[in-house]
Amino acid sequence: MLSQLLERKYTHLFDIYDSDNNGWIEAADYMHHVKMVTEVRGIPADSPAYKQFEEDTMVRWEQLCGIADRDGDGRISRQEYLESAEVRYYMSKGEDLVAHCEVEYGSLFDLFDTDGNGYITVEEYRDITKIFGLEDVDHAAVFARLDLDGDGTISREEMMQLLADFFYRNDPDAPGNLLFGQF
Ligand SMILES: [Ca+2]
Ligand SMILES: [Ca+2]
Ligand SMILES: [Ca+2]
Ligand SMILES: [Ca+2]
Repeated sequence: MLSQLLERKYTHLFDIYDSDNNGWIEAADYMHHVKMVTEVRGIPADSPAYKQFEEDTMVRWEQLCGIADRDGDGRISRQEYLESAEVRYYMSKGEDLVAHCEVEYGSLFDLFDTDGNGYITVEEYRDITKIFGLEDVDHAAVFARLDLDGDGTISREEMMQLLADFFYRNDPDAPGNLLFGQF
Protein backbone atom coordinates (compact mmCIF):
# COMPACT_ATOMS: atom_id res chain seq x y z
CA MET A 1 0.00 0.00 0.00
CA LEU A 2 1.18 3.48 -0.80
CA SER A 3 1.14 6.14 1.89
CA GLN A 4 -1.58 8.76 1.61
CA LEU A 5 1.02 11.38 0.77
CA LEU A 6 2.52 9.37 -2.11
CA GLU A 7 -0.91 8.52 -3.44
CA ARG A 8 -1.86 12.21 -3.43
CA LYS A 9 1.32 13.14 -5.27
CA TYR A 10 0.89 10.46 -7.94
CA THR A 11 -2.78 11.35 -8.36
CA HIS A 12 -1.79 14.99 -8.83
CA LEU A 13 0.68 13.99 -11.55
CA PHE A 14 -1.93 11.78 -13.19
CA ASP A 15 -4.27 14.77 -13.36
CA ILE A 16 -1.54 16.86 -14.99
CA TYR A 17 -0.90 14.21 -17.63
CA ASP A 18 -4.62 13.73 -18.21
CA SER A 19 -4.75 17.11 -19.90
CA ASP A 20 -8.36 16.82 -21.11
CA ASN A 21 -9.54 15.54 -17.71
CA ASN A 22 -11.44 12.58 -19.10
CA GLY A 23 -10.08 10.18 -16.49
CA TRP A 24 -7.53 8.43 -18.69
CA ILE A 25 -4.06 9.22 -19.93
CA GLU A 26 -4.19 8.57 -23.65
CA ALA A 27 -2.06 9.19 -26.74
CA ALA A 28 -4.16 12.33 -27.27
CA ASP A 29 -2.94 13.74 -23.93
CA TYR A 30 0.64 13.16 -25.02
CA MET A 31 -0.08 14.86 -28.35
CA HIS A 32 -1.52 17.82 -26.48
CA HIS A 33 1.68 17.87 -24.48
CA VAL A 34 3.73 17.95 -27.72
CA LYS A 35 1.68 20.92 -28.91
CA MET A 36 2.17 22.82 -25.65
CA VAL A 37 5.92 22.17 -25.40
CA THR A 38 6.64 23.11 -29.01
CA GLU A 39 4.46 26.20 -28.72
CA VAL A 40 6.30 27.40 -25.61
CA ARG A 41 9.66 26.61 -27.23
CA GLY A 42 8.68 28.34 -30.48
CA ILE A 43 9.14 25.20 -32.62
CA PRO A 44 7.03 25.38 -35.82
CA ALA A 45 4.66 22.46 -36.44
CA ASP A 46 6.17 21.65 -39.85
CA SER A 47 9.82 21.58 -38.70
CA PRO A 48 12.11 18.54 -38.28
CA ALA A 49 12.54 19.48 -34.59
CA TYR A 50 8.77 19.15 -34.11
CA LYS A 51 8.72 15.74 -35.82
CA GLN A 52 11.62 14.59 -33.66
CA PHE A 53 9.98 15.74 -30.43
CA GLU A 54 6.70 14.12 -31.47
CA GLU A 55 8.49 10.83 -32.16
CA ASP A 56 10.40 10.93 -28.86
CA THR A 57 7.19 11.69 -26.99
CA MET A 58 5.38 8.79 -28.63
CA VAL A 59 8.24 6.48 -27.62
CA ARG A 60 7.72 7.64 -24.01
CA TRP A 61 3.99 7.03 -24.38
CA GLU A 62 4.62 3.49 -25.63
CA GLN A 63 6.96 2.93 -22.69
CA LEU A 64 4.35 4.10 -20.21
CA CYS A 65 1.76 1.84 -21.85
CA GLY A 66 4.17 -1.09 -21.63
CA ILE A 67 4.48 -0.56 -17.88
CA ALA A 68 1.07 0.71 -16.89
CA ASP A 69 -1.63 -0.40 -19.35
CA ARG A 70 -2.43 -3.64 -17.58
CA ASP A 71 -5.71 -4.38 -19.37
CA GLY A 72 -4.25 -3.48 -22.78
CA ASP A 73 -7.03 -1.10 -23.81
CA GLY A 74 -4.50 1.50 -25.02
CA ARG A 75 -5.14 4.00 -22.25
CA ILE A 76 -4.07 4.41 -18.64
CA SER A 77 -6.70 4.65 -15.95
CA ARG A 78 -5.97 6.37 -12.65
CA GLN A 79 -5.86 2.96 -10.98
CA GLU A 80 -3.39 1.61 -13.53
CA TYR A 81 -1.22 4.68 -13.11
CA LEU A 82 -1.17 4.38 -9.33
CA GLU A 83 -0.36 0.67 -9.53
CA SER A 84 2.58 1.26 -11.90
CA ALA A 85 3.87 4.08 -9.69
CA GLU A 86 3.62 1.77 -6.70
CA VAL A 87 5.65 -0.92 -8.51
CA ARG A 88 8.37 1.62 -9.27
CA TYR A 89 8.22 2.83 -5.68
CA TYR A 90 8.86 -0.66 -4.32
CA MET A 91 11.56 -1.29 -6.91
CA SER A 92 13.43 1.72 -5.49
CA LYS A 93 13.57 0.24 -1.98
CA GLY A 94 17.12 -0.20 -0.77
CA GLU A 95 18.51 1.44 -3.90
CA ASP A 96 20.31 4.71 -4.35
CA LEU A 97 17.26 6.93 -4.91
CA VAL A 98 19.07 9.52 -6.97
CA ALA A 99 20.48 6.88 -9.33
CA HIS A 100 17.05 5.26 -9.50
CA CYS A 101 15.45 8.59 -10.42
CA GLU A 102 17.95 9.14 -13.19
CA VAL A 103 16.87 5.85 -14.79
CA GLU A 104 13.12 6.12 -14.21
CA TYR A 105 12.47 9.84 -14.47
CA GLY A 106 15.66 11.37 -15.92
CA SER A 107 13.87 12.47 -19.09
CA LEU A 108 11.91 14.97 -16.97
CA PHE A 109 15.08 16.99 -16.48
CA ASP A 110 15.49 17.30 -20.25
CA LEU A 111 11.89 18.40 -20.52
CA PHE A 112 12.40 21.15 -17.91
CA ASP A 113 15.77 22.22 -19.33
CA THR A 114 14.33 23.79 -22.46
CA ASP A 115 17.61 25.01 -23.99
CA GLY A 116 19.53 21.88 -22.99
CA ASN A 117 22.39 23.74 -21.28
CA GLY A 118 22.39 21.49 -18.21
CA TYR A 119 20.50 23.61 -15.70
CA ILE A 120 16.99 24.92 -15.21
CA THR A 121 16.35 28.63 -14.85
CA VAL A 122 13.34 30.27 -13.26
CA GLU A 123 12.09 31.15 -16.77
CA GLU A 124 12.31 27.53 -17.85
CA TYR A 125 10.46 26.52 -14.72
CA ARG A 126 7.76 29.08 -15.49
CA ASP A 127 7.41 27.61 -18.99
CA ILE A 128 6.96 24.14 -17.52
CA THR A 129 4.20 25.28 -15.19
CA LYS A 130 2.48 26.71 -18.26
CA ILE A 131 2.93 23.48 -20.24
CA PHE A 132 1.48 21.51 -17.34
CA GLY A 133 -1.50 23.85 -17.12
CA LEU A 134 -0.46 25.08 -13.65
CA GLU A 135 -1.32 28.69 -14.30
CA ASP A 136 -1.90 29.55 -10.65
CA VAL A 137 1.49 28.36 -9.39
CA ASP A 138 3.64 31.14 -7.93
CA HIS A 139 6.56 29.85 -9.98
CA ALA A 140 9.17 32.25 -8.56
CA ALA A 141 8.37 31.32 -4.94
CA VAL A 142 8.28 27.59 -5.73
CA PHE A 143 11.49 27.85 -7.75
CA ALA A 144 13.27 29.45 -4.79
CA ARG A 145 12.41 26.39 -2.68
CA LEU A 146 13.42 23.96 -5.42
CA ASP A 147 16.81 25.63 -5.85
CA LEU A 148 18.30 23.68 -2.95
CA ASP A 149 21.69 25.42 -2.83
CA GLY A 150 20.30 28.85 -3.72
CA ASP A 151 22.61 29.50 -6.67
CA GLY A 152 19.76 30.65 -8.89
CA THR A 153 19.38 27.53 -11.04
CA ILE A 154 18.34 23.91 -10.65
CA SER A 155 21.15 21.55 -11.58
CA ARG A 156 20.63 17.99 -12.77
CA GLU A 157 21.80 16.75 -9.33
CA GLU A 158 19.27 18.98 -7.57
CA MET A 159 16.55 17.82 -9.93
CA MET A 160 17.25 14.17 -9.09
CA GLN A 161 17.00 15.02 -5.37
CA LEU A 162 13.69 16.77 -6.04
CA LEU A 163 12.37 13.87 -8.11
CA ALA A 164 13.40 11.49 -5.33
CA ASP A 165 11.43 13.68 -2.88
CA PHE A 166 8.40 13.63 -5.12
CA PHE A 167 8.32 10.00 -6.17
CA TYR A 168 9.89 8.15 -3.27
CA ARG A 169 9.91 10.13 -0.04
CA ASN A 170 7.19 10.34 2.56
CA ASP A 171 8.34 13.64 4.06
CA PRO A 172 5.44 16.15 3.83
CA ASP A 173 7.93 19.07 3.99
CA ALA A 174 10.32 17.86 1.27
CA PRO A 175 10.89 20.66 -1.29
CA GLY A 176 10.51 18.26 -4.23
CA ASN A 177 6.85 17.75 -3.34
CA LEU A 178 6.28 21.14 -4.98
CA LEU A 179 7.94 20.22 -8.27
CA PHE A 180 4.59 19.99 -10.11
CA GLY A 181 2.79 22.65 -8.10
CA GLN A 182 0.49 22.34 -5.11
CA PHE A 183 -1.49 19.14 -4.70
CA1 LIG B 1 -7.19 12.15 -20.96
CA1 LIG C 1 -5.69 0.45 -19.57
CA1 LIG D 1 18.43 25.55 -19.29
CA1 LIG E 1 20.83 25.29 -7.41
